[in-house]
Amino acid sequence: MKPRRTLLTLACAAAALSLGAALPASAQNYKSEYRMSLVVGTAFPWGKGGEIWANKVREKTGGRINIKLYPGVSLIQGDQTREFSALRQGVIDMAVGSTINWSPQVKALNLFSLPFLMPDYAAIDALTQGQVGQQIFATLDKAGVVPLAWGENGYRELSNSKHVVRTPADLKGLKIRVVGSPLFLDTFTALGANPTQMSWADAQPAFASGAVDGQENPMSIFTAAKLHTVGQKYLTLWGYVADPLVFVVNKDVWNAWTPADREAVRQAAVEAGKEQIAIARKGLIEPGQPLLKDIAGQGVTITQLSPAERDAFIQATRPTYDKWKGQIGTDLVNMAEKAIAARKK
Ligand code: X2X
Repeated sequence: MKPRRTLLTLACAAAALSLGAALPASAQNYKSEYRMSLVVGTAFPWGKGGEIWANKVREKTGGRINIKLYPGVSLIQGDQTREFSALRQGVIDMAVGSTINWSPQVKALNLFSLPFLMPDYAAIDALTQGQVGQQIFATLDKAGVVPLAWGENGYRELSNSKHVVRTPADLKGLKIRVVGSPLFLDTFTALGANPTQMSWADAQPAFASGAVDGQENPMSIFTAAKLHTVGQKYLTLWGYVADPLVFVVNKDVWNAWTPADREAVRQAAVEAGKEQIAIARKGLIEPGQPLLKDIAGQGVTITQLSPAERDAFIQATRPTYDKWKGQIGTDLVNMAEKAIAARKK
């Protein structure tokens, strides 16, 4: 490089520096766009929650924080179990993520995937809105992200293309797609099924081709992804686990914002989380559960289990529950069990 050029470059750098120093703190270090990761888009309650959050943030920060949605976990090529690491590393700025997808990195998040821990919505709320939720947020914070609010994917019900499932024996030999943690492999193995782990992106073509027989996902995912069109004709309502969603921000991104903007982003997340949970439960908590009527109307056979039938699934997965209780942390699981027993129904 010629000396003249070097001088010019130096002069430019100095000018840029003094300009930076002259900017108000609120505009320094801000990116022109923040990348929000989501597994599914705005046709799903989950993606809708991300959109609501982004809109509220834009409003509350006067456009200083501008968020773009990346559904399909496209920032990490669809590999949803890498989302948490990517968040920590700053490949992703913020996310509304499922506890299931982050559980390979954060053991405590397997709590929500313990089979038959949470019998009803009040039980989910007792965990996320109470001491357990606070403890999990402290764990997430220690793991390197800033957790702000809870959302909900929902109760994960079982579907398959082969036949009605009413007993664990009916699952024998069925190839079931699962995601995330090895806990899911253990649960479905205990039930006599043949579980196989794959991403949501890979799962849908696998249903269509018949490479796998079944899966488990919330009803809102089932309908928005139109799983009845890829052979998923038999649905069993067993409510064995539910995955909450967590609204989080990367730590460096968070630290670069002014305290007032951080508060605005937190408030937006809390409001969006509440709205998102209401959308996720829509059609499932009203009398007659209209969402289930829609699904039945699409030619899906829906099986409701009697308490005794459900109990057979609980018994079959009890050893898995006990094994994972230790791995998740006996104290945390005990705290969760107590909170659920004391819940207001
Ligand atoms: O992959 C799934 O099953 C989904 C969409 O529910 C999650 O991301 C956990």
